[in-house]
Formats: sequence, C-alpha cells, structure tokens
Amino acid sequence: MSEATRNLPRLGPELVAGLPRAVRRPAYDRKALAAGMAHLGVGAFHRCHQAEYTDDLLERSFGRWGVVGVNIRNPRLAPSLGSQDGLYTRLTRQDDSVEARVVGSIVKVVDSQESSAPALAVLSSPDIEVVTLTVTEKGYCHKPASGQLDLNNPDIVHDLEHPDLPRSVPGILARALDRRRRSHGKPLTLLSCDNIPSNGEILAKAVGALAARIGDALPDWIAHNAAFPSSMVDRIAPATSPADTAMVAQRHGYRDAAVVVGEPFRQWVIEERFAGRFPRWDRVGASFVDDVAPYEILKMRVLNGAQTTLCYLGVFAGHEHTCDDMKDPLLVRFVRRMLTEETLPTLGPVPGISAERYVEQSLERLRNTAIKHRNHQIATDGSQKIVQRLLNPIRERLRRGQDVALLSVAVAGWMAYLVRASDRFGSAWSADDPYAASVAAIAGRAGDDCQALASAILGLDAIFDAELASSPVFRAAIVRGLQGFLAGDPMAYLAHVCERPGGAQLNLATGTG
Ligand code: CS2
Repeated sequence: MSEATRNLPRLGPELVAGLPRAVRRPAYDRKALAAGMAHLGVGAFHRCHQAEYTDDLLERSFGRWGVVGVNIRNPRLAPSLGSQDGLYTRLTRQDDSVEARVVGSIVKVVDSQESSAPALAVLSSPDIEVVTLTVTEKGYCHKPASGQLDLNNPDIVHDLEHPDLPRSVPGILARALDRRRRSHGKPLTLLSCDNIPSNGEILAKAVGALAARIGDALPDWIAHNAAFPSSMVDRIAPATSPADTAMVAQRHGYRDAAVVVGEPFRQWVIEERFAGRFPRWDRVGASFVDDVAPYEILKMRVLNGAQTTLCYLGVFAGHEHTCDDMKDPLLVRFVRRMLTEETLPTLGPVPGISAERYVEQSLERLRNTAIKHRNHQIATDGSQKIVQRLLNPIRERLRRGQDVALLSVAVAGWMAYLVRASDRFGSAWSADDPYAASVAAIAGRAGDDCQALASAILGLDAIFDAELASSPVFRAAIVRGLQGFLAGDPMAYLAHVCERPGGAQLNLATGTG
C-alpha cells in the first residue's frame, strides 16, 4: 500500500454520509437493521450477489433481513469486513465503465475457523430464520457423480464420529438444527447458492445423513420444520485483485479491505419453498419458481460449461483470464461450436429464455474486458464442476447415440490440466483440485501411455459413473484429447478438431475418429 493510500480514511459507518456522490450508499437506516438471516461462506460471490439483492430489498421495503456473515474456512472476516462494520464497496464493471456502491446488508461477521461453536451460536439463534450458503461445490462433501454424501471424506468421517463437534458444512447445519429443535423450535430455511444441480436436494441429503446419526427425533423435526429450496445464482465475480482495491482508493478516496468486482449481469432463480418467513427477493429482480432445474441446467451447461472449457484451453494457449481467451479466435470458435452443436440440443425449454440467445449472451458476458477472471481460478476444483457442466450433457447425448467429440475435448482439457501439473509432466503449474494428487499418481504410473492414463482417470468413480466410464465412444474421444493436449501442440490439435466438419466426427460403432 502506498503512503498516500495509507493516509486515506477507512470505510466504516462514519464515512458513509461523506462518501463521494459517485458512490451509491445504503438508502436505509442501517442502525435500525436487525439480523434475520445468516450467510455461510462470505466470499466475493456472496458480496456481489445475495448481499446486493438484500441491499436492494432493504432499500425497497425495509425489514428485519440484515445478514450475519459466517466463515468456517479461511479467509477470516474480522480484519476486512469486520473492521468496516460489514460495509464494503461493490464495483460493477463493463469494459471501460465502472459503477461503485457501498452495500450495507451485512450487519455482523463471525469467524468460526478454529471451532464450530461461533457458527453454531449464530445458526441456532431464534432470530435467524434463513441461512444462505456459498460454500463451493466441495463444501457439500458429496460425490459429484452420484450426489451421495462421500462417507470417505475426512470431515464427514469425523462428524459421524463426533456429531457434537462438527467440522463439515452438513455436520454444522445438522447440529444447528438439533439445537433449534431442543431450544426454541423455530423453523429454518437453508438456501443453497452453489453451482450444483438440485443444490437444495443435495444439501438436504447431506444434512439428513448427519442428522440421522445425531438421532432422536431430529430427521422428523427437520422434515416438518426445515426447507431446502434449490436455487440458481449467476454473476461473474472473480477474486478481488489489488488493482480493484487500488481503484477504489484512487477514484473515491477511501480504503476498503473488502472490495468486490462483478459484471453488471445478475440472476437469481429460487425454488419457492420456505420453512417460515423469508426475504421477498422476488421484489428486487429474483424469480421465485416451482422448478429451478431448467434454469440451473441452462446456466451450468452453457455459461459455466464455457468458462470451464475456456479455462483449460486458455491455460494451454498461455492466456491469463477468460477475457483473454475470448480474444483468441480459435478458442471462441471451439467453445461456440461445442455449445451450439453439442450442449444446446441437450437443453429442454426454459420459461422465458431462448437457449440460442442465452449462448450468445453468455459469450458476450465472457468478453467483458474489465472482468479479470483468472483461468487458474476457474480451473480450481474442476473435478467438482465438470459433472454438471460437461459430463451430464455427454451422458445424455451418449444415451441418444449422439456425438460427444467436442464436449469430450473439454473433459480431456481438465484431465490434461491436472496431468501437466504433476511432477511426471514437469509441474507446469500447481493445480488446486481434490483429485490433483490422485491424477498425479496416475500420471506417474501411466507415463506417456494415453490409453492407460484415460482408463485410470475414468476409473475415478466419484466423478465418472460406471456407464460413462465404460462408453467406448467417450473413452476414445478422451484418449484422442489427451494425446492432443499432452503429446504435441495443444492449439494445433484444437485447430484440427475445429477444422473437421460437424466437429471431430466419430464412428459411433467403434468410437474411432
Ligand atoms: C466460475 C463461476 O469459478 C467458477 O467455477 O465458473 O464462479 C462463475 O463465474 C459463476 O457461476 C457465474 O455465476
């Protein structure tokens, strides 16, 4: 931090009234705002999305929906949001234009990294009636291929043995629900906002498994007093960079340790199934619907599918961010073909949305040059993302006897990314994925033999179910992709795939190209 920046005032309640006019500020009396809900996993996404919707709602019709932000994993919230009384600046950026707003909906933050006790105190409080969650895909401790709780996950093993000292998200929620049952008995809505299909059901199942271990009448109480609606959330909000923080200081003259940056677009579709009172986010742009599935499938397969595909191909091409990938005509050509030729036909009707237009709109969003979303950030935890983004459409197409050559290139991209991160392949970068070590071990054993590599990676059954792993068509496409990305020039391989009419056509009977 420069000397000049260090001397600037820090964002906090005293500063709000004196904020420059260019910065929008909470238009309600924050001092009168009571906490009515909690959020688990306060990162850039929550601050750019749910907290902003809540800020809009408080402006429109003030009510008791202040948010208590809770982190059970790093980063700690006290030094950033905590020391600013929950206030932070949310920038939205589109190419050269920037809009700044101070959001006031988070009224308190609680760090619960060392022990679950502080989190449990918040979640079991009678004042809290809704809990929203962004804990990343792996926070649910499920097997992505099946949606079942992963009983080998170390935190789940721990929580099943010590349900009174939980560490995992489902373990903490089960314990909190038990405390509610034993004390005031007030209902609770647990609203998942992570990019997992049927996220409400996955959460309910995970919490249910741990609640059954706590025993007594807890599962029955949960059935009558808790709701786990599914929701689809959308806004591209990369990790904040030092340049974003510096921008606030330079343009607006104050220091803020919790700045977030997002694109202008935002969307929130919520299954209308609540256990008690709930914030009327539908009054400020969110949609309450009976069935979230068509929206989440569209978003995960198209927008997220494109992001995941581009992040691996982009790293191979030497690009840093999604917006850089989108300046590379070959990558754009590939991703557009994959989406239109293979992904689009797997989508059912989505009320009020044209899927074709959605593809173009998504590609347009990814072009936004002000959103510096690092390829390596999106590549993080790819094993938890590829099922809903790439493998589910592949599965559906294979069942219908359709080609999967292009989607398989993207899956091979994920594999090659982890393989190239391993010692055996020169540790090209460090990969952050729960399966990075397994794939590195496989790479060490298989060496340059892409057949052996493909077979062993497809054997990871938490990711690839048996039917998919045994498809000769899929397997052959993966082998070709691995050869293309590991043996020669990855971009020459991609160009070759793109040149072929109708994608890399496969002989469906033999799976050969
Ligand atoms: C991204 C998402 O890192 C990732 O996995 O694909 O965070 C994506 O930006 C959001 O889902 C957009 O709503």
